[in-house]
Amino acid sequence: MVANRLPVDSRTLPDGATEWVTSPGGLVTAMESVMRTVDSGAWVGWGGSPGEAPEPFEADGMSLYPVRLDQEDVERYYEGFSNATLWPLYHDVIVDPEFHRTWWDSYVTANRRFARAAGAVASKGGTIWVHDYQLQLVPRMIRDDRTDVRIGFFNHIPFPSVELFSQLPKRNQMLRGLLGSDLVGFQRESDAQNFLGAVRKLLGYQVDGQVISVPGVGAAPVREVLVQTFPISIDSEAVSALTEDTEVRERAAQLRRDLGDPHKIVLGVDRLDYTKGIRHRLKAWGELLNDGSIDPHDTVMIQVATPSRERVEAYRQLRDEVELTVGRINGDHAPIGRPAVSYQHRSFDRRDMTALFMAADVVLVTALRDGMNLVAKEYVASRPDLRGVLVLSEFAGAADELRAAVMVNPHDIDELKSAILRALAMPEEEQEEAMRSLRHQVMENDVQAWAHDFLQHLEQSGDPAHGTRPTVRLAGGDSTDPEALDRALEDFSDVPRILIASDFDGVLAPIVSDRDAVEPDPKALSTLRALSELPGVAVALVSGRALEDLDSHTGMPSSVVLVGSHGAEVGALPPWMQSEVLDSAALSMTPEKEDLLRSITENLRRIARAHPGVEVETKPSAAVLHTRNAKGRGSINATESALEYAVTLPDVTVTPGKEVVEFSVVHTSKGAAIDALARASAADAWLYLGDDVTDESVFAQLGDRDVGIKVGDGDTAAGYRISGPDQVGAALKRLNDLRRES
Ligand code: ADQ
Repeated sequence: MVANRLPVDSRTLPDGATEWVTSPGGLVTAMESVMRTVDSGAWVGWGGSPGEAPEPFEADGMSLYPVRLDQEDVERYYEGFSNATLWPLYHDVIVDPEFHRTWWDSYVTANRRFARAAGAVASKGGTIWVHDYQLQLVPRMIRDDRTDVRIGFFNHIPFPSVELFSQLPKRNQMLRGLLGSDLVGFQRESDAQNFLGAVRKLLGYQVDGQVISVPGVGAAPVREVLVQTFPISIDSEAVSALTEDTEVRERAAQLRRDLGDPHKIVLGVDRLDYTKGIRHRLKAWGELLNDGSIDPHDTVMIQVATPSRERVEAYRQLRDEVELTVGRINGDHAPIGRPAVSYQHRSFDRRDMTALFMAADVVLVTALRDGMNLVAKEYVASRPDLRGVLVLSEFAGAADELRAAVMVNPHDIDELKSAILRALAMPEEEQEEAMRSLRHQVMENDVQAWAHDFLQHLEQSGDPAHGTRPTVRLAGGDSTDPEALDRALEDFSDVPRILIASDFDGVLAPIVSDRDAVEPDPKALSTLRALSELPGVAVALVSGRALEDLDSHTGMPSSVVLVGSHGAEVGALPPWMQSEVLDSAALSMTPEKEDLLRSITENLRRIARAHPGVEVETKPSAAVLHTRNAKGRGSINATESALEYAVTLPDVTVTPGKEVVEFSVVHTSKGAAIDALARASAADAWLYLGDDVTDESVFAQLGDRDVGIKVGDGDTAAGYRISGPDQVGAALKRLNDLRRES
């Protein structure tokens, strides 16, 4: 589990020792009970105090891994970007979101810290569940390092409409961050639809129902991300059971006595947040008292407002306003010795909370926008006696399920006032009928069922055994014993007919920033040339570069086959190869594809003209937008225009990379090309050298006698690794010597 907060808060005792206490909040309430039911669960999160993170520790049967956040991180990542940018933006801009670039930088750094901690803790093939808007970049950050884990993300708050979401600077990074997941979960259908819409519109990825096809970098396989709703719930049984506790019952009765035995108690329980509609509620309440519809001698309102985000300006203002309003209402209406509104600005424990719910005749949930709202469900679970009325905002996620509540639009103060009066006057039989239906919903769908459902979908969506992801044979920096590689080369050189193929950039030549200035290793190239002249040996170079480009940089003889554009272009074949194998492959262009490519090229050129420095490269089966040399925001704007255009092209493989977007009309990969070449050359086994993710499509199909060599670091499906391009020449020379001996 990865969440901004650990389920406990650290507190320093007078003697300097640290004490851990359960921290409040919707997510913690929901997850605590779930974590206790798994065998070896770990929770990665912040302990709640800035500064050095304590060592990992056990609490309540969970392993907790604290993440460090410094004071500046707290101010920029947490209070800033999370709570003053994302929170208001995702809640329909009830207050204006603030954007600051330093906040974003800190958001990235903090997300990376959570991602690293999670990656270090998760076991091989494990499951990582990332929670909420503070950590939207974490799924992709984990995915970049760990291809073996399943990653799920659940957004506890709403996801805004694409029009609002588009305001977010770095919006596409945010979407890509989320799409590192196998499963993205939301509270309501509208949230899921908004997210799918944003992905379609802003990234141009193909969306089929609830499944997003995320193009791999280069020709890496497409990953599928499932988007689904999982309305969160509470530990219903535990809450309901508390109502049987004699002490809790006594507290509820005492509470009523303390308030002077009013006829009716109306309750609001919220974090003191502007999304919860507390001002609207108080306004309605004040007006009901003013116009005499409510008599403060027999009806009392309790407003519990948990302190929240008090260092964020909008929250300070809200607190002032709420307290001023409560003061006014009490000044105007409270009888001596008892409040008209009893205002509680502090936390209560579960038992007190349940006692409050048991005492309340009406609970007001008037959120202007809320992911779910657990208070609504807690109230229902606290009423096995089937008494009480829930007034519920249609803007809370809970409104989708709790249909039997008294629904309101909290923006309409008149409507809110009549809903309150209706709730206060509701006959017992009607209360029972509504509460029975609400309880059925809440008791049947508890938080355990929610978590189970999410994890089950996650298991199915990201199963590495069945998915598109190849197996990882060598992780990250695992190195290969040179003797093992030598033995593999010996065995391979004994195979009668072999294909030797290699990627170009990063393998035969070090990577350079100016693509045209690439300098291949002359020894490696001459060894490949020599190998291609031996009987029973086919040699090929396979690259993402266009064929012509590859040709001009390698100057290979006709005995070496050149394959460009990630497999989409194949050069002339030596006479002994069976060319029909390649012709029949899906690699070839058709007149329709030629037309499509022409129109794509024209459109990309139009985009390039509008953004100085942006260039369009044409390949025989693809057009590529290069934005590296664009001025100012040109790179971002051109990329976005291109991706928006991509939405209109369902049959084109669109691959965004680092400051490039490639539009390919031919669906192929290096893996498909090697497969075809091996058949065309009737090879009994092949050897392939590659360094980047596009080469993984080759390694993914290694047979028993084939040899895959990964050049450089990174998880790979290859069986062997050499450290860099400077080692390639020696390996090829060894192979040449062995083959000549055999
Ligand atoms: P929150 O915005 O925190 O959660 P909510 O769902 O209402 O909102 O959960 C609040 C929790 O805090 C409830 O369990 C409530 O009982 C508890 N609480 C409130 N005041 C308290 C007090 N004074 N003392 C002790 N406990 C108190 C976010 C989203 C929600 C979503 C949840 C879960 O904003 O929409 O429902 O996550 O996904």
